[in-house]
Amino acid sequence: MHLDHDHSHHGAVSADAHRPDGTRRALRIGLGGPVGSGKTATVAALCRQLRDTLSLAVVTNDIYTREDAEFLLREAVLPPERIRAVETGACPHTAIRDDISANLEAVEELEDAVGPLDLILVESGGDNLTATFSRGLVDAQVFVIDVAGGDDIPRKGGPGVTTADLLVVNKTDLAPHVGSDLDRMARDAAAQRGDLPVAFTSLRSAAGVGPVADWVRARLAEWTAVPAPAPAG
Ligand SMILES: Nc1nc2c(ncn2[C@@H]2O[C@H](COP(=O)(O)OP(=O)(O)OP(=O)(O)O)[C@@H](O)[C@H]2O)c(=O)[nH]1
Ligand SMILES: [Mg+2]
Repeated sequence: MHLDHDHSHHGAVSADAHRPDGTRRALRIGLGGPVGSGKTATVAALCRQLRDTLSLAVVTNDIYTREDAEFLLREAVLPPERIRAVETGACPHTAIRDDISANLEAVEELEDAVGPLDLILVESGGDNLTATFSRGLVDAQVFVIDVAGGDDIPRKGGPGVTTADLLVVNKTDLAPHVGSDLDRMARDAAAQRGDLPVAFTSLRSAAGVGPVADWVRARLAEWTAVPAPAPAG
């Protein structure tokens, strides 16, 4: 029996196709960062870039509303059954770091309802520079800042800027208007992050999310390259 010929869903390069025992879950990538930096815009652009070749879903976290999920639904970046909203109440970072149960439930419900999935994007509620995801919730995390928040943010550091698997500096189109020095941001980010990657984006154009999409594809390639566990018995 050729278990490896199941390329059925959406003709996608499916994570599932590489693990015929069915044990592989979707790769989970978290997106965090300060309020308004462009997390939802990044999620929307990633969905548009990746949805034709990957099976994906999104979990959003808002404090008291479902605004981010509603934006994604309105923009129709994915079919509605692939988008779940978690209302975190209080501090958004709690729901992605300390008590991750509501988010884990959303992720698992999505896998049950529309899986098998290659990728789940989890957007954190906008928070401060210290908000990071629990490794129990996501496999990799992206921290999104923007040039309008001040070009000294990379220099100030904080766990998001320093340790995120990918740092995105968004809204580069605004740099001339707000007097942000992109070269300085790149130098400061490199000083804080060593070899960890940084992507500069402007989501004003559809192709702007390209470097982030490439990074996601590379993470997924690593994820699916992990050999399947030996069959039981
Ligand atoms: N000029 C410019 N505006 C952008 C860019 N990316 C996002 N925006 C705008 O910035 C605003 C905030 O973007 P969101 O994607 O909602 O930001 P967010 O990080 O999800 O915000 P919260 O979830 O509220 O923390 C929106 O009005 C976007 O249209 C960009 O690259 N350039
Ligand atoms: Mg948002």
